[in-house]
Order: sequence, then structure tokens, then C-alpha cells
Amino acid sequence: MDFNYQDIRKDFPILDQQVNKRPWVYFDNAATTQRPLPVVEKIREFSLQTNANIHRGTHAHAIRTTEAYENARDIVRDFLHAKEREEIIFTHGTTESINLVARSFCEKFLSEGDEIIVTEMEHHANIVPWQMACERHHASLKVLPFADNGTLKTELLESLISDRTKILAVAHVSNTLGTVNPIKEIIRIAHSHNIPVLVDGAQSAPHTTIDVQDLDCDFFAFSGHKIYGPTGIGVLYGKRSWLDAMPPFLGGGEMIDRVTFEKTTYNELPHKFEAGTPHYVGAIAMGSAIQYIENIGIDKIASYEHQLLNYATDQMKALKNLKIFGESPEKTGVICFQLDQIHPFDLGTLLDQLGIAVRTGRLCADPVMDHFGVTAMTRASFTFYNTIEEIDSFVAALKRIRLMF
Ligand code: 7TS
Repeated sequence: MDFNYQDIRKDFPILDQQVNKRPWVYFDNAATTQRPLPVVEKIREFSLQTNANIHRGTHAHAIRTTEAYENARDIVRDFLHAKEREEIIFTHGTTESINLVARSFCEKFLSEGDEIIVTEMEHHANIVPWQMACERHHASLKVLPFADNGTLKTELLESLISDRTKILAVAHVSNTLGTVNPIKEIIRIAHSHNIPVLVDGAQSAPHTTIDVQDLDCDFFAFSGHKIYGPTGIGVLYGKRSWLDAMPPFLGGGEMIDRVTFEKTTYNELPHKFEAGTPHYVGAIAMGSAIQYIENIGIDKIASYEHQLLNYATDQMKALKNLKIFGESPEKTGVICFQLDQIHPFDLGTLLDQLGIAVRTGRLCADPVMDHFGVTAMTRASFTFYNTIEEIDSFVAALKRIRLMF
């Protein structure tokens, strides 16, 4: 392994603590990630040394803060390999990014009788906004299913597409199954029918290189807090042609060109979609988070996380009566599982008593629970600051808990 753990762990002091008198093992990274020191320092700098509202002042702090915010946009543009910086919209997170498209795109392009395609493995954030749009416009939702091993049945996509299909929304990586979906292929199929594609990148952006031009996706969404940055900030990438054609999402300051009581005209991209004072400290700090992982190297991160995933999968499969949900050949470090008949809430509570943080419940993916006929799952999710030793403690804890039942 190529990593200097001492250095990396030093950047995440939060990990160096005890929970219930044991070293804390944080395996809930798919829910939110921890922030490294450079991100915390950036928040501090833009709280203690520089602060003023952006895009509206001529004084020194307003200029410095505006420059830092717009520099963060450039960092995101480079990170996503987008063609233009104006195609990067700051939002509150993936949920808001998807709602923006579901509201604004559908207002313009969705009519009665039209159809939207999503997949069975989506997070609720990539289902409900589309359902709401369908209700508003009397359209319907179609669902691309997945096979029991957690791979999408992409071969069925053509049969779901009709001349009424207006948009397709798909997760790049599933938050429950860990599956890395073949989105390039899905986008190619959709585009051959002139259907635009929104990619929910909440679980992929932290772990893989993203090139929106190579993917040719029309929209791409991700959240700052899952990529080692702050909460309350996220990104929507959209191709300029779509963003230009779409009406604004929220109305207010900054998104306008000129306001009169008779008529308001709107600002240019990206400001047209950034009404009100944005979370500029968040955007600036998210820029630092992206630089942080780029400095380590996203490929290095991906390959190390793969080792963690493979090691954990092997160790867990060696346990009797442990079922893993989602065993696609292409996976990130997310393992949802069921141990014996132990209820996930009990398991999560007992793991916590042993200092190990996992997620339990329906994981904002009811259709995935329904697919497997379960009411809840337990999820361990790893990232580059986790270690093989932590996986050993986790597996030892599972063994110990099983003995208790
Ligand atoms: N899409 C996916 C695939 C996600 O995993 C999540 C959050 C979202 C969208 C929404 O992101 P947000 O930042 O706007 O909340 N997923 C999870 C999870 O798996 N556990 O907690 C949050």
C-alpha cells in the first residue's frame, strides 16, 4: 500500500478518539465523511480573517471572499473536467441539485403523458423529486430494475424508453449496494434516443475520477460533506445548453439582471441558479477538500479503498450466516449486510458499544429494502483514512456480538 497513514490520520484528528472506551472506528463514510485539517483551517480563515458577502462589495474583504468563492468554482470545474466554469452551480448538496433539475428542467420540458426513468437502486433524493415532477405535470415514472447481485439490468433499458421519455436519472454509485453503474453505457443508450441523463454522483465523486465530458452526462450532482468538505454545500454540473434553456429555480438576489414590477430579467450562468447569499465559506472549504484528495491522488485513493473492500468482503464472507447485499463486480467501499437474525438496530447499537460506527435502517432507499424483502440493513462504508486493523476490529466485534445472541 502506497499510503503514509501516519500523515493521513494526523490530518483527521477527529478519528483519534475513544467511543465507549475503545478506539473509535468510523465506518459511516457513505453518510458523511470527516474533514481534514486543511478544510478546517480554511473555514477558520474565512471566519476569523476574511469575511464579507460576495459579488456585491467593492471593499477588500468582499473582493477577497468573492475571488476565493469563484476560485472554488474553478477547482470544481477542473475536478469534474467540465468544459466551462459557468456550468458549475453551487447548491446545498446533491438533494438540492437534483431538485433543481427536477423542478426547472421539468417545468420547461415535461408535459402530460411524458415519462421519466430512474432505477430501482436510487437514493430517495433521486426518486422523490422526479415523482413530485410527475405529479405536477401528469407524467409517469418508469423504473430500471437491478439483479439480485446488485447490478442494473441495463439490457432492459431500451425496452423502457419510449418517445415520451424526457429524462433519465441514475446513481453513479449506489449508497446501499455499492455498485458502480455502467453510466457511460447508459448515457450512450439514452443519448441515442435524445434523452438527457442526470447522474447522481453523491457516492462516486469522493472515490473515482469524474470526467463529465468523457461521460457526456447532461447533469452531475454531488455533496460537499461526502467529499471531506462541509455540510450545506454541493454542486450541480449541467451542460450549458440545458442550463441556458431551463428557467431559474429559486428567485431572489443575485439571480436577476434587472427587476421592475412589470418584468424581471435573469442573470447569466451560473448566477441564474444561485439565488441569495450562497454558503460561500462552504464552497471555499469544499474547494480545499477537493484539492486535498487531488494531492493524495484519486487513483491511489480508489485503489486503496478497493483493497479495504476486498479484505472486508473476504473476512465477512468467512462468517457463517452473514449475507451481503450487493456483490457487483464493480463496487466501492460500501457493504450492506445482515448477520444471522440480529436486527440491524440491535447490531448497530452493540457495535457502537464496541466503538464502531455503522449505519443501520432503510438507508433512504426503500425500494432496495423492498427488493430484498427486508425492513432494514446494516451498512459499513470505508474510505481512505480507514485501515485493515479497523476492519479486523469490526469483524472481531461481529463475531463477539453473534456469540451474545
Ligand atoms: N444520492 C445518494 C446516492 C446518496 O447516497 C445521498 C446521501 C444523496 C443522494 C443525498 O445527499 P445529500 O448530501 O443531499 O443528503 N446518502 C446518505 C446515506 O447513504 N446515508 O446518509 C446519507
